[in-house]
Amino acid sequence: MVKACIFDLDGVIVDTAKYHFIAWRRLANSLGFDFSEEENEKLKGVSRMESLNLILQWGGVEKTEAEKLALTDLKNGWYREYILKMGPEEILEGVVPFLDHLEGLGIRMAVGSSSKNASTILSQIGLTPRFEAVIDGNRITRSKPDPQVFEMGARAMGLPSGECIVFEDAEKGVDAALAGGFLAVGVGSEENLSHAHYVLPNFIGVSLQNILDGIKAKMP
Ligand code: B16
Ligand code: MG
Repeated sequence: MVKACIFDLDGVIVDTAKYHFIAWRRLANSLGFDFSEEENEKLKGVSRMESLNLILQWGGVEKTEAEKLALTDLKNGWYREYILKMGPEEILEGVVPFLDHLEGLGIRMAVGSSSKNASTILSQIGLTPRFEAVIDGNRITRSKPDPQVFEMGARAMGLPSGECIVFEDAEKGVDAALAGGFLAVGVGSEENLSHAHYVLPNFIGVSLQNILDGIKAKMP
C-alpha cells in the first residue's frame, strides 16, 4: 500500500543539472582543464565536495582541503546566480499535474535531495508548500547511494520505507532508494536507471496507477 511519494529535486522536479554543469565546467576551465557531459552524469545526486573531488581527479589536479573549500564556495556562488533567477516556469513538464493528482488521492509528499540549495530552489519555483517534509544536503551526514536522505523523509512522515515511492534521476539515487527498501522509480533514461523498479521518461500524463502497474509488470 503506497502512502507517500518522496521526490529527488535536481533532475526530477527541475533541471538544475544544467546549471551545476555550467558552474562546475567554469571551475574546471579556470583550473586549466575540461570535462564531458558523460562525466557530468557521474555528478548527479553526489554531494558538492564529492563532486569536486571527482572533477579534480579527472583533471589530474591536487588541492589542499582549504583550497577545496574555497573552490566549492566559488562554484556555489556561480551556481546560485542561476538558481536565484529561476521561477515556476522551470518546473519540469508534467510535475505540477502529477502533484495535484497525488494530492487528490491523499498521497503524502516529501523531498529528498543531496543539495544544500534545495530550499532556495523550492522557494524560487513556488513549490515549498506542496511538501510536508524537505530533507536536504544540510540535514544529512551520508550522501546518496546511502539511503539516509530518504529514510529521514519517511521518518518525518511517520511511514515505513515500503509504503513510499522514491522518484530519482540519478543512478546513485536509485541505489539509495533500493538500499533503504523503498519502491524506486527512475525518471529519465532506462539506460542509466534500469535497476529501478520502474522507469518513466518524465511525468507527462502519468498516474499513480500507471506507476504501480509498471512496477508490478517489472517485478519477477
Ligand atoms: P549543492 P539532488 C544533487 O541534488 C545534485 O544532483 C548534484 O549534482 C549536486 O552536486 C548535489 O545535489 C549537491 O548540490 O551543491 O546545491 O549542495 O539530485 O539530490 O536533488
Ligand atoms: Mg537528482
